[in-house]
Amino acid sequence: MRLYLINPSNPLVSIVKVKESRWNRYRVWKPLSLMVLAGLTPPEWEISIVDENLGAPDYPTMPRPDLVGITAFTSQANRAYELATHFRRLGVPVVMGGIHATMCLDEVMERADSVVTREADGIWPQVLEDARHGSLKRRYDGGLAEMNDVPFARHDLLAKGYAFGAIQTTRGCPLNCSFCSVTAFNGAHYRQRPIPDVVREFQLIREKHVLVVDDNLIGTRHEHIARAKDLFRAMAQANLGKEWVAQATINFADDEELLALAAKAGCKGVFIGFETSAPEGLLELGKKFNLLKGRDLRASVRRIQRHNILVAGSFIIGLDIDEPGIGKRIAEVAGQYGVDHLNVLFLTPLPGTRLWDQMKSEGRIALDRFPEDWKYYTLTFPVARYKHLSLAGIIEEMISCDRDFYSMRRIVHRVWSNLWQHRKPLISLVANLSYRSNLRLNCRAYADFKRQRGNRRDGVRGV
Ligand code: B12
Ligand code: SF4
Repeated sequence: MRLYLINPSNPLVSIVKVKESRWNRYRVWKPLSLMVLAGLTPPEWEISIVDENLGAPDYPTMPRPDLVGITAFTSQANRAYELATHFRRLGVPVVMGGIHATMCLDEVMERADSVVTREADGIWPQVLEDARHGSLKRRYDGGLAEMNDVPFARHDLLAKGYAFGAIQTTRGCPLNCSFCSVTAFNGAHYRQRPIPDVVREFQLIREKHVLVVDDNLIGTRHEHIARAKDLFRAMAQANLGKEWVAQATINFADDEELLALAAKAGCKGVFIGFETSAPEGLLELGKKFNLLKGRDLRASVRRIQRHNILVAGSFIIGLDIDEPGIGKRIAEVAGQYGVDHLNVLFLTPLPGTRLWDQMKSEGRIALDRFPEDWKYYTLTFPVARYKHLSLAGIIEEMISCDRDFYSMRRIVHRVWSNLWQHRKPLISLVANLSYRSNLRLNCRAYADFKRQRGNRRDGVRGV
């Protein structure tokens, strides 16, 4: 039995095309979902994982599969449907799963033979068994997996050529921010894989550099932090020789022992969602956790950096409180916090989130010709109607923010302070130049976006 597991091409990667800027090699990440599914697949299936982000293959020249499984984030939905149509025309059954299939079930049911909602760990062997007997059901629901059942991902199945390997150690997030799908999809309960499983799986990863995909590697409560410390101790003891980056909340900075253990275990960078510097903005986004009174964010960032861990800060533009000038304001605040990199995204109503429900009820979803418009749901385009910012205005704010933060003057300043603080100035320089080199590509993408929206006759112009 032959199984193809496909990650459809990702418009974001194609916008900041690898060919156009070689730094973008570091932005093509492994599709871990498919590697996990492969880990759940019994040996009678011959598995090929196709990651279209490395280039779409010539499917007609490939051997005919018995089953095709397709994953998709919302922004990949259109390409996923093209692939489903291609294989279904050949009479090959197609199963779709992942975040988009879960959040837009009816849309996906119309385009695939079978849909698996939520986490597939507990249900995938059953799906394969049914496919083998020609009795696939229209819908399966995996619910939330027991973390003991999460298999080792098949790190051996993907081609070489990725800059980073990938691993997951926890699922779920209790914070339930209004714009984020994680709590709706993976639940509010923070679930942790057994530490020996994580250490063993790290050893199976070929790459020296690894992305830990957890939404929050350290968690928010005392017992989560204790577990993170145990994990880091076990990783250091296993002498993995890996360098890794992860996502965490700002409480990462609150515990010197945690930071020291993370660094010893190989942590080189952390991605932190600040979202906005305004307390009323945090309330709007439902991210009250960041509202801790008396926190000095500059000191927090500096404490993390002292352990030779880079800090990438993420902010959102387009909140109801955001007014003209917000772009420069974010660049300034990120500079004050002292983050090494800045990633700013447009506030985007992703399906299944509280923000989606709110904006839909207020008639503020401007790009709503689905499924075609899903391609703009990369958080890199303004798809909604923003309270104080027009379409052209919000794009200008984004451009001015990036230009300001990634100006040569500021880059030199950051690299110089890295040198001064005995951190790695070269990594900082390379990463900053990589962001900077994409500014030109981003501007081109915005110009195309504005042109396409301007050509439409559905009333979205000028919002
Ligand atoms: C790692 C990650 C990335 C990596 C992607 C790596 C990759 N190629 O997969 C990078 C950094 C590139 C990335 C980019 C983006 N991401 Co992202 N990312 C994640 C993150 C943190 C973890 C994903 C992961 O690997 N999970 C581990 C695997 C094992 O879990 P899983 O993917 O859910 O898979 C399980 C099930 O879903 C199911 N399943 C999945 N696929 C399939 C397929 C079949 C056939 C079946 C049966 C089952 C099945 O089975 C798996 C095992 O249980 C998630 C948050 C999250 N918790 O999921 C956000 C998340 C998926 N990203 C999100 C977004 C918005 C983006 C971006 C659009 C935003 C941006 N500008 O950064 C881009 C665009 C990417 C694109 N493809 O277009 C949103 C997606 C929401 C949505 N509706 O699409 C999420 C949910 C975060 C959020 N805040 O809401 N991302
Ligand atoms: S944005 Fe981060 S903290 Fe907020 S719900 Fe999503 S994963 Fe949790």
